[in-house]
Amino acid sequence: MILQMTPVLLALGANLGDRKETISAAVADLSNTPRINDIKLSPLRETIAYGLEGPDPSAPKYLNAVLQATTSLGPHELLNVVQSIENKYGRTREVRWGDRTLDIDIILYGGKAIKDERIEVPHPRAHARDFVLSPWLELDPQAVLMGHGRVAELLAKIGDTTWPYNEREQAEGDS
Ligand code: A4P
Ligand code: MG
Repeated sequence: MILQMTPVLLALGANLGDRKETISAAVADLSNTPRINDIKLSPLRETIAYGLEGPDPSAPKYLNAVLQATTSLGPHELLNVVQSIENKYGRTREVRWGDRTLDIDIILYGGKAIKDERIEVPHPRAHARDFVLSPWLELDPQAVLMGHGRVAELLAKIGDTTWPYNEREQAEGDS
């Protein structure tokens, strides 16, 4: 039987713990997951935490990235996989949009629009978030967000407050 492979876009974010290490480990776990293939990770970007009251420069900064892949998992199966990876890296859920060791959102699941009690794709807030659009544009300058248009234009409209992750500066800052 030939399984249908669906292109998906995931967004990863971390603002607690060793953010880079957690994201790398999560990407390795995804690439070791059966029925998830062809993974392409964007560059990492540093981003200001977006909380319930808007951007919060006093909260720990996020590292964000997006990842393209193909999968024969259904959308709920994929959500189960990403949630078990979030849990593995110590994700707790006390506050909505609160600080976290790892968040993995499904931004797109093929060309499908799905909305039920567990999942909504396209992700309803992706079009308004530079921390999703900016790494995505770096990965794919031609990217289009279903229902919203070209990522380059969406990002130009909201403005990009993110900046590239610099491992060396990070190490100097920590010492
Ligand atoms: N859920 C519904 N649709 C999806 C989807 N497409 N992908 C449900 C993943 N999950 C989806 O998510 C809550 C519930 O959403 C899940 O149980 C799932 O069934 P969660 O990860 O437990 O909680 P959350 O992430 O706090 O909620 P939410 O509303 O998904 O938050 P967002 O919109 O993802 O925002 N600031 C910066 N700079 N960088 C970030 O990455 N992330 C957030 C989270 C806030 N601020 C941020 C960042
Ligand atoms: Mg989430």
